[in-house]
Amino acid sequence: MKIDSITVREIQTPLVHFFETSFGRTTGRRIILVTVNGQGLKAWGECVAGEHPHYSDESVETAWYAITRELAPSLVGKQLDRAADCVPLFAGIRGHRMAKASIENALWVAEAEAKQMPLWKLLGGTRKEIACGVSIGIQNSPEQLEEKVATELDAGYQRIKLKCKPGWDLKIFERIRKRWPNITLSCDANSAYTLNDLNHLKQFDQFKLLMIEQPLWHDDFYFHARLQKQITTRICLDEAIRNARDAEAAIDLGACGIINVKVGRVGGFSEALKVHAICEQRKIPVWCGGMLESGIGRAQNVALSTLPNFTLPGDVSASKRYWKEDIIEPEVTVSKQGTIPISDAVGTGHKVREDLIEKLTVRKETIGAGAMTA
Ligand code: OSB
Ligand code: MG
Repeated sequence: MKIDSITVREIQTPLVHFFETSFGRTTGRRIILVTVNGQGLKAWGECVAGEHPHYSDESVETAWYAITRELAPSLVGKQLDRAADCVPLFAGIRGHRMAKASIENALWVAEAEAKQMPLWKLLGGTRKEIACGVSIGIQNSPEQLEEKVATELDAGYQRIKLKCKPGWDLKIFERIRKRWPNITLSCDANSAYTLNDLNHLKQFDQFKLLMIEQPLWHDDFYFHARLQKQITTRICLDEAIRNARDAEAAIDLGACGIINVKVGRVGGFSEALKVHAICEQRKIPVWCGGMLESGIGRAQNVALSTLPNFTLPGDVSASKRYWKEDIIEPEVTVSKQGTIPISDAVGTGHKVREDLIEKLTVRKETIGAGAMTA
């Protein structure tokens, strides 16, 4: 496929309900979307970078820079046989993995469409349905949290993940476990603790959590290994796993028993497939994480979740938990059993609502043939 141009845009849209983690509260999203255009094809990708560099060192502004100044110019005019062929072209650019993923993933959609096959099959997926969990943010009160958990269990979700931090952890787990002793429950600290909290973290074990996600520093797996030796709950690494080498090193060290795969965090589908493969080889289960994506990224997460080692429910939940109106059609919906059925439609199986995207767009730039900045 010959790439004629790449259009980058930023949309802004409010969340249905605020989302709070140990690093702060979000009430709306600024999302960069890209389209890769060439030979009559137009494929969409989403950049998962947040407004601020709180989750990782990327942000909307750094991604905008990386895509418009470095990544898109290196691709425009090139002929690629496969989506993965962009990886060596991006290799000279350090970091900026979320920015890279937005383009690479759009190319995978383009490849699937060119080959008239579903994206999930192109990725090597095997599942005909995927299991869904939810990530529930820190709320204004424990009562409000309890209400949210009840709503999501009622909706059918198979696993509840609670965001936690010092002051919003043991008492919260106790309350939720008291009302629901047998649900699959996990927590995500987004790096809110240090090894000084060892005795505190040991107390998490009594709540029989499926896992504790990224309790320590965002860039660490060495000290997570020390922690894992002292607690029985499996550690799941999220932030710290930037690529397949990290996954292998973390597993070798005994830093985790589970890995969260986020395709943006590792730089695109090619690397996500490698992380999946090494984890499968080492018998470390994985699940697909979320970054409050719009439908474009969400549908791609659904496709990735069909790979065989995605054996735990992912943070792949319904559009309506996040958006009043999603930018894809049909929206992502979850069954009463907490699953998403996988269709055999070409590409992601969802249509992009360009009219709605146009209304939400606050800036737009095209790199390449006939480029115009609107
Ligand atoms: O750590 O998994 C995380 C959202 C933004 C940044 C980091 C994380 C999250 C989530 C939300 O947990 C998952 C979702 O999209 O539902
Ligand atoms: Mg996480």
